[in-house]
Amino acid sequence: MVILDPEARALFAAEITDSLQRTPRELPSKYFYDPLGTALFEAICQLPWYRITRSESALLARHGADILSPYRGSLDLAELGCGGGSKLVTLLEYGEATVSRVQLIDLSRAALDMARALVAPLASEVVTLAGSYEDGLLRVPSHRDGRPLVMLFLGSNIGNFDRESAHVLLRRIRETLVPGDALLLGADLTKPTRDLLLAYDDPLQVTAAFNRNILRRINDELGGTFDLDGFVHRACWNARERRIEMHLVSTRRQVARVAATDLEILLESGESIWTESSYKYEPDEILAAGAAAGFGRGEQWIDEAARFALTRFAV
Ligand code: AVJ
Repeated sequence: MVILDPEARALFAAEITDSLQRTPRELPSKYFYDPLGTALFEAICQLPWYRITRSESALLARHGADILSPYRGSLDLAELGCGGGSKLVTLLEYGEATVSRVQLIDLSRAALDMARALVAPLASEVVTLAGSYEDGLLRVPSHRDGRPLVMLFLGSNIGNFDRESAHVLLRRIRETLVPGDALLLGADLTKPTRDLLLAYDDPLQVTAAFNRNILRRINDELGGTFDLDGFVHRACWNARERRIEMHLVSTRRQVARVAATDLEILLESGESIWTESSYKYEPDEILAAGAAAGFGRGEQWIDEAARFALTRFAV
């Protein structure tokens, strides 16, 4: 999203100003996805070393009918963070179900427009909600009329939440749903460290460009003075937390300013800005997280080669 809306721009400015002044310094990963960031993420999804998207799409194609089999009559679908909608289309194509209303939730209006166009031929009605997951969860119940709803939260987007926040979000999803509904959760699994490092620090440096683009975005939208050449991409595996971390490491002592909030920070040589965490899960841990959030039975479809899991939780 390019932030033109003054309110959203003020929130962007306030959030990055706050997070850049923490110790350690941080930037919120949700701000990666301006148009260039979205295009770079789509390129990441094509990299041989980043298997999440391909693995999940293959699971949806192979098991789509099975996944939607409890819904013989017509059902509704809602997707949190639908992006361009291609995974939803895969599920609609292979799901062998009659889908009435589809609710699409994403921060990016451009993504919603694209998703709407792809999904419209495959459902009776498409509703788009531009906003955060929380905005979407608040609004989903008002667009229902009696059919069961399957909520999709795919792509390992849950991985960006620390384990406690993930629990809170799963609870919020559970509270939004009613008996007879389901949650379909896509989560990346732990795997050998070298595979994880190649996925988040690829030899073509696409992920490095994706990471550094957040500084370019701050420069363009908020009057930042980050020198892109003064930062290098670093990905590391935090074994204790079981997460990949991405950082932007300052290669020298330097000052950066953000005009929108009069921010001025001094970065030491080697100091890093922590931009993203991607938590990895074990299959049983996903089942336990669903149960702890109040969901019923969980059924899993696992790609053992790529180490990725789809879990359908009953409500
Ligand atoms: C879209 C959040 C699932 O964490 O794997 C890809 C984003 N970051 N490469 C992930 C991402 C670096 C991705 N998610």
